[in-house]
Amino acid sequence: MEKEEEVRLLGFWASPFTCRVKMALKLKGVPYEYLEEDLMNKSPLLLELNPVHKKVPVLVHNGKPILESNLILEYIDQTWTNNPILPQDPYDKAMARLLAKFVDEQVAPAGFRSLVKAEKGIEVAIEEARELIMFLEKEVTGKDFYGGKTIGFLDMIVGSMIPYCGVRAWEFMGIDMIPEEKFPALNRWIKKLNEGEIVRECVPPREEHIKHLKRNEERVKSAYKRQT
Ligand SMILES: N[C@@H](CCC(=O)N[C@@H](CS)C(=O)NCC(=O)O)C(=O)O
Repeated sequence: MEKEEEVRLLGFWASPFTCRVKMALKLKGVPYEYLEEDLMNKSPLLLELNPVHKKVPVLVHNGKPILESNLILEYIDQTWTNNPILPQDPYDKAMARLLAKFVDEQVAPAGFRSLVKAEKGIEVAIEEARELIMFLEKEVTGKDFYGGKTIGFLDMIVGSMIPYCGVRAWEFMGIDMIPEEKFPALNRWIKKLNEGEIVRECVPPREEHIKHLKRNEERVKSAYKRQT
């Protein structure tokens, strides 16, 4: 990286989307300035850089804002080419992108529905979420990581969303969403993730995170009801 390069990340500590970008920057060894956002009182800088969605994360590279966590991961991978994040093979790359979309657009909302006690009842919501999570179980079966031998794109995406966000939220609701006997590969993968420095340093600290999720439970439920 050239000396004059400037890298800044606007994020929120408990955001899974911010967490995956931190993991990518850490894996690449990119130094950056981290700017924590108060999402209840967003900074003028965030509103200027992301005027449409007003969301974090935003990566700012030499003054240019890059939005959307998964696009940020791709940008990081193409800009700093050491320690590749995405698979090199075109088919594997397409599959990784497809699964990333699946995690954010299907698995995360299904997990969310199970937390807010969906209309059909909690048991149905849990089973629906598990059916989707089963695709992630199959994908990591027989592998160390989704990316193969080392942490890559999908490890960051599934990792930020499931073990370091969903599982913590399900836990305090008393839901064992991914029991070991039903999801052995996912549980083994989570143990491996926990051993990695990249992940450990970038995920929200567990106790504070659980307190934050609890505090936000009611607010999240009413926001969900307004959307449906
Ligand atoms: N699709 C976006 C989602 C980002 C997102 O939802 N960020 C949340 C924090 S976890 C946010 O900034 N929320 C503020 C708001 O909705 O006002 C991405 O992948 O970056």
